[in-house]
Amino acid sequence: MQIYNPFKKFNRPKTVSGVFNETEVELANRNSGMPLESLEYDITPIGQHYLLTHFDIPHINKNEHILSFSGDFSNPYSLNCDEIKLLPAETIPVTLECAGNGRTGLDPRSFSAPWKYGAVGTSEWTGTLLRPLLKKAGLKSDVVEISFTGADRGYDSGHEHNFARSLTLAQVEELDVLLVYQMNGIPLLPQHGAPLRIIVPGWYGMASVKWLTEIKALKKPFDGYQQVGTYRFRQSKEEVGEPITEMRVKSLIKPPGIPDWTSRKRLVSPGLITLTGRAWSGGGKKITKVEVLSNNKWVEAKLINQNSKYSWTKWMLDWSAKPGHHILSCRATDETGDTQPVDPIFDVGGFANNSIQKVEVFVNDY
Ligand SMILES: Nc1nc2c(c(=O)[nH]1)N[C@H]1C(S)=C(S)[C@@H](COP(=O)(O)O)O[C@H]1N2
Ligand SMILES: [Mo]
Repeated sequence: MQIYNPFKKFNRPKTVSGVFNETEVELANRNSGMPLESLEYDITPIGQHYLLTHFDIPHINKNEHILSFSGDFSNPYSLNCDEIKLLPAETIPVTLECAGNGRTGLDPRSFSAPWKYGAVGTSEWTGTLLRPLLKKAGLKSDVVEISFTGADRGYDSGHEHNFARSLTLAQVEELDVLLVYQMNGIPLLPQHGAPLRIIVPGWYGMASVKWLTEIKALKKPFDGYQQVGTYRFRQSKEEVGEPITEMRVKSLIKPPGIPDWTSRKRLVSPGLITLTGRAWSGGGKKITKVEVLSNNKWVEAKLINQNSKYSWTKWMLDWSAKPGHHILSCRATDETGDTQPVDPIFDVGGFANNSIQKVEVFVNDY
């Protein structure tokens, strides 16, 4: 029997430089970004954290929800939400960034959520560590990967699937993967994965599967669409590419002064003002330097204590605002010496653009 697939030939449309298609705008409405003024906060208020949901937000009854450990475990079992809450709890502040953040800075851009800068935020995630739960389930000796499946289902590029991702055994060992039920001290909101999700600290957001229903032990590498069909660095669509994992080093400026409603350009009064923003990197790597570009000169900013290994670092710099038109940028460097490029690094899917932000500022002369 032929399976009915109305979206078989639905490939993503070509984009036109600079011009946004109505469906891209609709994706932007569904997937809101963090307002840049929220860079003020160590912990992003929940309603100001960005959102990325590929399909529909599932409606799940928390009292009936079951998480199953299935596949090649020697002791498969399942847990309900109450049982998970009784396990040892950890709260970890984690900066999460969508791998597509910065996509609109690439040309041609891929047809997807048209992020500029806002697909980032930091939350205090509460849950229990995954490693002991896998140990309890007992991995059979030939297991190579663990997959994580969400309750949400839909199509992408003709493939019907539940949103699902995997990690290798080495990655599960190395990463502090948290099975999460609270965000900033309250139960997860539906749009952030209620009642259960994982958070993979230090990685781009796609790994942090929301609405988690199943954790499966696999003897073969996972071949789900979100693992092999996308989230790979590629220069052309034909390439297999390299999987996207840790976040690249990046920083943002909290736009100073007051904005123009539509252009978001800024007006600042002349004199000394304090510029501030946040910087982060992947894999728990520390930020060692942030520089601000003004009048063609990079000036080093002061770093304020990072509140935890996986969360962003605040920076500050006093800037003497002189009347005229300015473009402000900042550039972070992490402990491995990685720094941000001035120009974007091209990627067909528009992933991991960590090139420097540009904030246009007018300084008045009165
Ligand atoms: N089940 C499921 N999990 C998901 C997604 C999704 O669409 N479905 N989107 C992923 C992506 S691409 C990102 S960037 C993060 C966003 O998490 P947030 O919406 O809580 O900010 O969730 C990830 N987990
Ligand atoms: Mo994402």
